Amino acid sequence: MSEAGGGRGCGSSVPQRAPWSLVAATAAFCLVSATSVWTAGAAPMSREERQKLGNQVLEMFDHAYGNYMEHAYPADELMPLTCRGRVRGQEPSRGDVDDALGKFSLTLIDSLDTLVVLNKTKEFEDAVRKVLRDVNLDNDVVVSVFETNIRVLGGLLGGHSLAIMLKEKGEYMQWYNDELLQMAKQLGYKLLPAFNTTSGLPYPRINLKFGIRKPEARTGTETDTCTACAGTLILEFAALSRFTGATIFEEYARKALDFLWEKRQRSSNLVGVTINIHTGDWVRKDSGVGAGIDSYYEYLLKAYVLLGDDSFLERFNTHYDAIMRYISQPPLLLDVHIHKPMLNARTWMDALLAFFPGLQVLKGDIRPAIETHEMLYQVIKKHNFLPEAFTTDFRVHWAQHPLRPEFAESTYFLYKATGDPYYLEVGKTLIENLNKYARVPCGFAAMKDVRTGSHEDRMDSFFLAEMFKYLYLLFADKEDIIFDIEDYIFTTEAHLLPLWLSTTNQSISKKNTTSDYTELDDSNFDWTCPNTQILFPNDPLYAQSIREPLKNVVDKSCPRGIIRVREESFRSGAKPPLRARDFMATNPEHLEILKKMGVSLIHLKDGRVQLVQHAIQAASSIDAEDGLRFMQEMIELSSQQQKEQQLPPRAVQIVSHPFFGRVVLTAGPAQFGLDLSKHKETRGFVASSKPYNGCSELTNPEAVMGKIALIQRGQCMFAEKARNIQNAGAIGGIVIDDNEGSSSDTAPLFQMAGDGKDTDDIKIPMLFLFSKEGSIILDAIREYEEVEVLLSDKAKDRDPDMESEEQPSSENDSQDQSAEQITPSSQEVDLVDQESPEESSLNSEPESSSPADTDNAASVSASEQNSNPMENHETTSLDGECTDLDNQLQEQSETEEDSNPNVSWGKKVQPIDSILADWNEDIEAFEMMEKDEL
Ligand code: DMJ
Repeated sequence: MSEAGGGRGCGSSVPQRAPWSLVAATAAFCLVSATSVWTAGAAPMSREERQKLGNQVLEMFDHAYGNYMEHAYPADELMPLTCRGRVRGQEPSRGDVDDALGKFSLTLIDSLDTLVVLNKTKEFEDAVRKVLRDVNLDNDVVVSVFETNIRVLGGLLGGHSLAIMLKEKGEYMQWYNDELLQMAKQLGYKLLPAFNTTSGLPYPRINLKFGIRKPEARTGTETDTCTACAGTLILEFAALSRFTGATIFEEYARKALDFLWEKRQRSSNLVGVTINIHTGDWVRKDSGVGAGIDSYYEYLLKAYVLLGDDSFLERFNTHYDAIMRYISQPPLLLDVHIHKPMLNARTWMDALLAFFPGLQVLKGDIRPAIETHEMLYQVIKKHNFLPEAFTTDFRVHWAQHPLRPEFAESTYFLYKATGDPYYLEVGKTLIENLNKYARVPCGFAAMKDVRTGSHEDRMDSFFLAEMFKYLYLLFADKEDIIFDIEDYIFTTEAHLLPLWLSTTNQSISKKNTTSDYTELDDSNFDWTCPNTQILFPNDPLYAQSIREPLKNVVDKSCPRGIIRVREESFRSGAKPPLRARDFMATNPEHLEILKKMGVSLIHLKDGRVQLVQHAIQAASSIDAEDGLRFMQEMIELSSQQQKEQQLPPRAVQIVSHPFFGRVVLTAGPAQFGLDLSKHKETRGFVASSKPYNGCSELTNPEAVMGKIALIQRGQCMFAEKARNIQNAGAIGGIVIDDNEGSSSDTAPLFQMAGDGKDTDDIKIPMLFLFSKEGSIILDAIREYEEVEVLLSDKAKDRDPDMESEEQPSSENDSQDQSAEQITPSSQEVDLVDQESPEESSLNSEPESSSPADTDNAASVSASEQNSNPMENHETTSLDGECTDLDNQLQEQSETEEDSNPNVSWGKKVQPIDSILADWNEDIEAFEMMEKDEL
C-alpha cells in the first residue's frame, strides 16, 4: 500500500501511520465508535442482563462442545440425535456436505480459537495438546479444498494466533513452540497440488494422502468450481505465508483471485456462481451474494484490511458498486444474470447471504445493512430460524436450517456499528430459539424442517467456530475478553488472524499479481468507512428510523410487485390483458384473447390442456409480448401450484423422559387417516405391533390398545397396516422403513398413499419414519421402556412441563385418497430442454410430445378439471394493498423510464427476438433454481 493510502478510507485525519495500523484503526473506528454516541432508541440492556446472556452462551457452548468431546471425538462431528461421532464412510453419504469431513477431528480444530474468545484458556491448552497428539492430516480421504482451508487451515492458524498471544502474556501455553503452525504448513502443502491448473484456480477437491489426478486420489477430473471455493483462500494462505515466510501459499491464492478478477463480466462487473477451472468460462451465469459467491467478496475486502493491498479494495469496491446497482433490491438481495443484470435469476434468497449486512458494516454502508438484516430477522421471527432458502414473498423454499451463524455474525457487526440495543434483543431471541428448538440432550441438532421443528442428526463444526463466538462477543464488554479483539480480523469461519501480519514478510505481497494498480481513484471510496458522526448525525434513532418502514415487510408485503419492476420484460409495468390466474379454459372470451396473443390450447388425451405460444401467430408484436408475459405468469403459477399440492412433512416428537420434547423426527404424512394439519396432535405411548409388519390381524391387541403402534414397512399396503392396528385399538401408527440405514438426511421424504380403495374407514393418524429416525424410537424403548410421542404437523414448544400435559383427544377425520402407492412429496416442475435458443417450453411430462411445439413456441400444461389453475392461490390474488403497491411501483417504473432514456422499453417495443432471449434465460434460471443446491 502506498503512503498515499494513508489518507484514504475513513478520512485523512490519520496520517503518517504504518498502513496496517491505519487499517486496524479505521476498521475499529467504523465498528465501535457509534456505541459511545448511543443515547436513546430501544431500551438499553443492563450490564447484568448482558452478563446473564453471555453466561448462557457459555453454558450452551459447554453443552455442544462437551457432548462432542464426550461422545464424538476424535470423529469429525457430533451426531446429536444418536449421540455418536460422524465418521465418514460409516454413515450413508450425504454428498458434497461430507467433503468437509477429513477424519481430522474437524470440530475440535474448528473450535480452538472459540475456546480462547470464550475465556476457556485451560480447555484451549488441553484441546491444542489433543490436536497435536491425535490429529492426522494424511488420511486417504477426498476433501473439499474450500472447507479444509476455511475450517482446518483457518482453525489451526486461529489456534496458533491465540496460542502465541497467550504465550506472550506469560501464563498459559508456555510450552507451545509453533506446533499448530507446523501442522498448518503441512496442510498447506497438501492443498497446493489443487492449484495445478492452467488458470490457477484450484480443483474443488483433493485427496489428503494422494493429492490429485493419480488413480488412487479418486479426484482431479472435475472441471468446475464455485467462485467462493476459488476466491476464499487469501486470508489463510497469506497468513500461512507471512507466519512461516514460505511465500508460495500467498502467491497461489493471489493468482486465483487475479484470475477471477480478470474473468468478471466486464459490463456488469459481476461474477457467476461456478467457473470452469480449465477454460475460465462461467458455467453458471447467475450472480448473487449468497451461496457459491459469498466469501469471494468478503475476502477481497478483508484481504485489504489484513494485507493493506489497495488492489483488493479497488476490486471490492468495483464489485460492491455492481452489487448495489443490480443485486441489492432493498431489503432483498436477489440473484441476477451477469450478462443481463437487470434480470432476476431467482425468485428466492438463500440463508448464506445473511453474512452480507455484516460485510456492509465493514465496508461502512450501514443503511442497506440495517434494511436487509431487519428483513432477515422478520423471516426468523416467523420460522424461528432462517430457512436455507425463502422466496421473495417470504415463503419457505427450502426448509432446512443447519444452525448457520451468518445472521448472528451480522447482528454482532451491526451492534458494534450502531450501538443500538435492538441488536442485543435480536441476539437474545437467537439464544432463546436455539435452546427452545435446537437443543437436544446430546448437543444442538440442525433443523430438518423449520416448519415442523423436526431435527436432523447433525451439528456442523461451524456452529462452534462461529455461532458461539459472535453471540458471546455480542454481549461481552472489553474486559470480558482476555485480549483485544480489535487486533484481529475474522475469517469467513470466524477464525482470528492478527492484523500485524500486514507488515510481516510484506515483500511477497506484490509478487505474481497480474494486475497493476498504481493509483487509486478516491472518488470510488466515498462510502468506505464513513465517519460515523456523519452516518448518525446527532440522531441516535438512526437505525430505528431505517428499520421502521420495514416493520411488517414479511407479514404484509407483496414483493412480487417489486420483482416485476426489476424484470426487463416487465419494465413498463405492463400486464397481459388476461392474467394467468384469471384464465379459464371454458371461457370463450379468454380463448379469443389467447388466440390474439398467439397462444393455442391443445387438449391432451389424459384430460389436461397444454398451452403453446407461437409468437409469429400473434396479431401484433405487442400481442406477442403479452402472450409471453401470460406464459411466464402461467409457468410461475403452475410451479407454485404443484408445490402447494404437496403434503408437507410431519413431526414425531419424543416427549417422555429424558427427551421432554427435545428430539423431533421428520416424518412422512399419509394420504389417508387423520389429517394432523387440520386436527390436534395425537399423543401416546408407543408399542410394537405383532406381527411387526402389521399385515394381518394383530396378535398383541392388548399391547397396542390406546397406544401408537410401531409397524415395519413392507409386505402389504400402508392402508392395510393402518386398518389392522386400528382394529387392535391403536390411536395412531408409525410405519418404520425396513430399508436399513435409510434416513431423511439422505432420502427424499414421501407420502404414504392409500390402496386405491375407499380409505374413509381409517380414522387414526399414520406417519412414516425412515429407518434411522425409527431406530431412535426403538433405541429409546430399549433403554427407557415407556416412550411417549407426539404426532403433529409442527413440534410443540418443548419444556419439562411436557410430562404433565394432558393427552389431547384424537379427533378423527378422513381425507381424499390416491390410487398411487407412494407419491414423492418433492415434485417439481419438469422443464423440457431447449433445443434452440428460440424455443422454450414447460410441460408436466418429462418430454414435450406436442406436435405444435415448434420453433418460437412456449407451452405450459394446466389441468382441465380445474380450468382456473390458480383458484384459491393466495400469493397471486393481490389484495387492495398489494394492488396499490403494484400501481406505485408501476408509477415509479414509468417515472424512471421518463427520466432515463435507456429504460424506455415501455414506449419503444422491444424486438421480439430479444424478448425471446430473455424468456429463454428465465427458463434457464428457473431450471437452475430447481436443481440448485447450496
Ligand atoms: C461457514 O463454514 C462459513 O461461514 C462459510 O463461508 C459459509 N458458511 C458456513 C456456515 O454457514
